[in-house]
Amino acid sequence: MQTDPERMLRDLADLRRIGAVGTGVVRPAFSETDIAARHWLAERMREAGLTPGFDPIGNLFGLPPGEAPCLLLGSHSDTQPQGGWLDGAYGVIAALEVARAAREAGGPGIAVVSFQDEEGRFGGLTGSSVWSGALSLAEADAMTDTGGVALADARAAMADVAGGFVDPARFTGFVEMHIEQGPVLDQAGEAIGVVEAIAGLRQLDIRLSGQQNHAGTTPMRLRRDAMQGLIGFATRLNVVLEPLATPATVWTIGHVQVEPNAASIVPGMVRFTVQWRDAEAARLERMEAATRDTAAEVAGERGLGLEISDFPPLSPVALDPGLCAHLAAAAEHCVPGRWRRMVSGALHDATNVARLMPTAMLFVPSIGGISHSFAEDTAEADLIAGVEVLAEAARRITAA
Ligand code: HGY
Ligand code: MN
Ligand code: MN
Repeated sequence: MQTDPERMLRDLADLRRIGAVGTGVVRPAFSETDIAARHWLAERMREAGLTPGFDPIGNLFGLPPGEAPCLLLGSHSDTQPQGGWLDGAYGVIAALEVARAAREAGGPGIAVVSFQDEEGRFGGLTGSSVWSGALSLAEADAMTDTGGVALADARAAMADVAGGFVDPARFTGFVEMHIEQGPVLDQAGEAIGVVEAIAGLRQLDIRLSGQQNHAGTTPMRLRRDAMQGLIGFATRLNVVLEPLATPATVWTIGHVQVEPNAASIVPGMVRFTVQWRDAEAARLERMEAATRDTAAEVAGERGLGLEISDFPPLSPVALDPGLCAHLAAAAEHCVPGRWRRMVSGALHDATNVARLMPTAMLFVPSIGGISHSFAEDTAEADLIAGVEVLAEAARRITAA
């Protein structure tokens, strides 16, 4: 099985052009650019001898001939609102290149997938959550983006090409190649990460309601200022969560909406997300309880209304030791001594697929550890080494 690095790099560059903004890409789920990228990928799959098909939630599968269960490789091609050109895309193109190389070598048949809405325009890992049964299509359809667009309306743009769901029994296992999106491999000068576990994630959508008022005439002691509520909450949250956390625990207030968001008006409402991640489920639970308590305390002290809405929790997941052993052997074969076993702080569709079948992940370095940014990048030599390790791993897995 001989991969063609130049062909892989050409495909990566072509995919990058769909939704390109400066050095990054903008392809939120079901946007015009996302749909264009999916149709482009479907054509590449067809050229690779795979039969492409979209399922009702927009996942794109490319299936090899025949019915025999086969190895599935892939990731996602949708992006964050300001996405890096490799997050997800590299895993899909590397998978396509290995599937092509396998076909050119006379087999085995390898399937390729690009999951939908991994980046959470609507939910988060939405396409693989629906495909794996963690979320119903009806629940997903009711999800809205920050602009109030419902997923049901967004996916209508692909209704003409949507077929049925692929039966997970069609696959013997799943390997997702991805950029690390963190600093570990880059700082160590290593080429490959063999991912043994993926951290879990919990998120709350919180709304604080106060009283919109004049910024010049309203005395400070009479205000019910929603923004001051957020500031007080965020300050206290850091104090409360610190003792619950390990150095690998992270939490983020990443999305904030202020209304009416005007310089001379005391904010009447803020809506924001609190997201936290850790490899231990019990710690995530303790952090959620502390977060809810802190929000209730601050809202009570400041006379603010409080609404908290849930986000489907994503539990930490251990990946398949058998597949990890093949990935490790492939890494040692291709990049001896320049790889490590590690945990993923970022979430991936592998989290969902791991509930259905043996699943594992490979990482390549991110320059400077930067991701979810137009500045995201990986050295070409690492992109090439990654696809060679993925091909060697696929050869070992399918021969086992
Ligand atoms: O946020 C994540 O971990 C993933 O990159 N969507
Ligand atoms: Mn990703
Ligand atoms: Mn991402």
